[in-house]
Amino acid sequence: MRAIEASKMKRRGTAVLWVVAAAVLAACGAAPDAARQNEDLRRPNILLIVADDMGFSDAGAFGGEMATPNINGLAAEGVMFTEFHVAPNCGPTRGSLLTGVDYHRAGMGGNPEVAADNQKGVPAYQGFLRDDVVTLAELLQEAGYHTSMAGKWHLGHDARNLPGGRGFERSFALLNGAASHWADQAALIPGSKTRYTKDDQPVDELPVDFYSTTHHTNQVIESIDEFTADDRPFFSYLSYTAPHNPLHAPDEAIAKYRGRYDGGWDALAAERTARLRELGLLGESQKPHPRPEWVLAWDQLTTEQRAARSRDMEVYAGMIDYMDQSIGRVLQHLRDIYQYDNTVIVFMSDNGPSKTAILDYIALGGEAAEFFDQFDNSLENRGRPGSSTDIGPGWAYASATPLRLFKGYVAQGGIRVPLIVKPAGSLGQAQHVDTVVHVTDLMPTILELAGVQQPTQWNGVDVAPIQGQSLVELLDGDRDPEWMERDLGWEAYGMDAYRRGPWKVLRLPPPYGNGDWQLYNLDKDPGEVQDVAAQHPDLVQELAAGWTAYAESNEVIHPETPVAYARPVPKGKY
Ligand SMILES: [Ca+2]
Repeated sequence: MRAIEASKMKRRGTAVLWVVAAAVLAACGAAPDAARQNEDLRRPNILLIVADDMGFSDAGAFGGEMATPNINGLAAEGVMFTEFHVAPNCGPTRGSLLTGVDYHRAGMGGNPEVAADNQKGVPAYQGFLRDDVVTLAELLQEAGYHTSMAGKWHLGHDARNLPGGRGFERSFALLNGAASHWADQAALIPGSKTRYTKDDQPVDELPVDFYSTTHHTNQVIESIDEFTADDRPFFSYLSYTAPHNPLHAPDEAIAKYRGRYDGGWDALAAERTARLRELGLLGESQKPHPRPEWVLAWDQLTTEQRAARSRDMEVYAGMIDYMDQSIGRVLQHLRDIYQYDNTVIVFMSDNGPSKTAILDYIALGGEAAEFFDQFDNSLENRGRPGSSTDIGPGWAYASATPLRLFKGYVAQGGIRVPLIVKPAGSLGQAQHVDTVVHVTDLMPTILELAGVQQPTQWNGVDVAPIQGQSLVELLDGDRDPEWMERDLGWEAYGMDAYRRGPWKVLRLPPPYGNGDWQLYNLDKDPGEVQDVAAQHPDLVQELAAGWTAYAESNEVIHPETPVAYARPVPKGKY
């Protein structure tokens, strides 16, 4: 506790200094360079690392079997948030992450590619950031930070909504939701074109030895080196595209896991459940969510199917392992240039693991059969250039253990993911925080650590005030902030959820739910196994009313026809 108290006092003291400095600067009318330089010596750098579609229990610190020593190391030096919540999809989570507001309010309520007719043209579902939000990068840049990003963007394609238009001084961005991780730029979705930009200019060709994770890591390291030419702090957003499908990884990374998953997804889920209990992340009386009945049991697969599926999980593990090694490369670089201790490092996943099979992308575009003919998905080639594979719902079930369902769903498996925050300096010992926190909390946290306030206007437009809460009190060791009493709401593809304290209602169509509100006490039942709606009809009504208010204030509109993840799956397919 002494270490926490000391760091708390240090940070609080520093925060006071910033406020005084800001007041002095405001009184002078302009920021004198000398004053800003003095301030910059104290302001922390920010490194925000986001994994794409990584499940709750994939990382070692969260119960996984994959080698993630660097992610585990951050958890050992910082705060591991075990009840972190996001939107169930990539773009929506990124919208909230960079604006501090609900994803509908940010314009990122869903993918425009799959919007229903009645959602088209509606600001909440436009699929790019609205004009009346301001990003974390814009505010930090305005406050004198250097800013860079590399990796997945997914927040718009027009000049205003490319990284440079949204506050990033340096960027290398994949504008799409996903694409091949290799130089070939093969599309994931039939009919879509892969688009990369560097500093907002189109990149037509990638280096022949391009691999996404390596390249994005290099880009961020280069930008940090460029920024150290002066004393200004930096904000770097390392937005990995791993382990999103198509599954691609370097051969050596895949080889480390050869044979590791031959026991299948049911065995893996059981193994992870046991480790989660050992780590204290799942109580003895808490049950993991069982494999959905529409997902095949491992022993129902043919020998050939098992061989292929084992390889897919080896590639997925290789992607995460290699991403962790790459994170290690950035951390070592920060140590080498004496910036590690003065850098706040955030690691998170943007949503739960993906159940989506490559063939399911047929529903999203073009001539599927011809499109898939271009890939070589032989056992030898899976994970290499020219292949296009996925983990499917079986492995996604194991990856989300002990939670229910996956990416795309407002069940806990879609919206509860890992978050680690290593403050500047070190807490000296690992801290687990089980306070329910939300992706909108990260922007106010980072702004507070940087001594920056959100203005009421940006570019002459009134901006949506941040809805999240700063987590600085929690980082400082306070476990009972007043705002803990708040409610949280979700909507995705017409599927809804609302949470108050331990109670959560959610409404999913069959076979994912029962089409009506289901109620769970997540303190007792984090896996959403026991629906207690029938025992508490009044509570269901109260929470449903809470959801309606959430939906109205965030401009939620349900699709008039089932879209994307809300569509039923044919039984026996998986
Ligand atoms: Ca994602």
